[in-house]
Amino acid sequence: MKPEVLQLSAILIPQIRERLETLFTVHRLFEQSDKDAWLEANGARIRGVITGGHTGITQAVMARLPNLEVIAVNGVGTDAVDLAYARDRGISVTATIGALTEDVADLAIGLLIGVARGISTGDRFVRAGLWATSPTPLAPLPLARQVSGMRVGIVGMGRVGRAVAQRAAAFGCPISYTDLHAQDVPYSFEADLAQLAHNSDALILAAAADKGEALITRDVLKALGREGYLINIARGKLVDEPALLAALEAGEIAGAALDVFADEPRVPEALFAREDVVLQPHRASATVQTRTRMGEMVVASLVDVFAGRQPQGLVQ
Ligand code: 8YV
Repeated sequence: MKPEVLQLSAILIPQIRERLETLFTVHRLFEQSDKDAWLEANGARIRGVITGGHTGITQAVMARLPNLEVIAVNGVGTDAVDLAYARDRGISVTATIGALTEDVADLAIGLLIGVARGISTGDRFVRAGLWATSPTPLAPLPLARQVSGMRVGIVGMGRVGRAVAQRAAAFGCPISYTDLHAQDVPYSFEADLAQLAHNSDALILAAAADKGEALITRDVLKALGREGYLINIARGKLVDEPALLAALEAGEIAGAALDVFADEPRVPEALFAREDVVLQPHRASATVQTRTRMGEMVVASLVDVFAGRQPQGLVQ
């Protein structure tokens, strides 16, 4: 009999869906109208869970799955998984470590260029037909901010942080970073986040959010300063969003580019009308290539755990 697996978030790659259906009996909880009733009736048959980095799995849902052996996170962040409870129950947790590094770093640089050079603003301007009708056709929009050579501060020098640093270095950007400890990297370590912000023209968040703490406070934003940009491709909860809004409104920072938000998919509406922000719906890993690699890792980790082997990407 095929192992029964419960999916908590969608898999967008058809070949991965087919592979999952071939190997396992797959149930999609997000398609059930009465999730509680479904868990009550079927929870005991579930041996594996597939979830997204943002979706994770709560202790309450795990408690309804008494025979759960593995949670395969289709992502790298495990902050939304109750790891302590999973550990107590002896449930393996895997993540697609290494599969999405390049894409997330690519988007970080894309967002930085997007917000500093006003790419979305320019796009909206052209689409609205305003270029041809502008009274000053040669300089219809305010001049933007040069990206090459910007002082870049990276919060979190893990895989993604390093990949962002490599890319920024290619733009001639001096790079500093903060982390729990200095890392073996050729960039300048700054233990104090506010000091890092003060020394940076762009602060890029690439940290894990396991502690759930909003690192980016109004004080950090003030330290980043009127010419500074905040880029977030990590987790929304790392940023005190009301403080970010207040800082933008007061002109205390130059702009922000955000792929992630504290309460996705809800985004503070006050951001919508602002030209100094670029907004993305949590898409840093959303390419066909990366989502395929991630899906392959999810499949492999389920197969390995059910076969009693140690899976790649084992978090605990
Ligand atoms: C994914 C993520 O979009 O890796 C993570 O932790 O948040 C994202 O890359 C998400 O996991 C897709 O399910």
